[in-house]
Amino acid sequence: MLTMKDIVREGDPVLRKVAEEVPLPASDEDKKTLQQMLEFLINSQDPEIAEKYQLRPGVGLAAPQIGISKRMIAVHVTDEQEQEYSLGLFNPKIISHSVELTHLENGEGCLSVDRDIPGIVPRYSRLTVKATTLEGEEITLRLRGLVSIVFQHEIDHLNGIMFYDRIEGFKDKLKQELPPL
Ligand code: K2U
Ligand code: NI
Repeated sequence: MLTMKDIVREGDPVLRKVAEEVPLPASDEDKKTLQQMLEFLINSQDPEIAEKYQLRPGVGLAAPQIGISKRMIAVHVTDEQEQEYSLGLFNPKIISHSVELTHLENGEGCLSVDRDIPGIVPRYSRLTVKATTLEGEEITLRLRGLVSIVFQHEIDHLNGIMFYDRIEGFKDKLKQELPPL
C-alpha cells in the first residue's frame, strides 16, 4: 500500500514536468498503480488506517506525486449534494469550463507541500472533463463545487502546476522576501 513516504515533496523536478499521456488500453502495471493511488485516498480518509500509517487525508492524488510522470489521477470525494466520486482516471482532459470562478474559503493544501500557504486559489466554478476509467470506459463528467476544484488541482499536477502558482501576488511576495542577488 502507498504511504506518505511514497509521496514526492515540492522541490522534486517531477512535480514541475508535464506528464505523459498513458497509452490505452492501459497496461496492467498502470492499472495497478492507479488502483493503489485510489486505495491511498480511501485509506487516508479512514481514521483508523490513517492513524496507524500516519496518512494525511487526501481527496485527490496525481501520479507525479508518487514520482510517476504519467497522466493518471485518483479522486475520492463526496460533493455538497452527497454525490460520491471514487475514481481512477487515465488522461483526464478539461474540455470546457465556466467563465465564473470559485475558490475554497481557507485556500488549498497539497500532499506534496509540507507547509501552510495561505491565499485564495481561483478555480473554474464548473468543469466538463473527459477521461478513461480504470475499467477502460471513456466518460464525460460535468462537475461543480468541491469536486470541480479537486479535479482542477489534480489536473494542474499533470501539467507541473502547484496550487500556490495560482495565488495572486504569491510569486511577487516571494521576490520581495528574497534579498536581491
Ligand atoms: O493533490 C493533492 O495534493 C491532494 C490534495 C488535493 C486538494 C487540495 C486542495 C483542494 C482540492 C484538492 C489533498 O486532498 S489536500 C487535503 C484536502 C482534504 C479535503 C478537502 C480539500 C483538501
Ligand atoms: Ni496537490
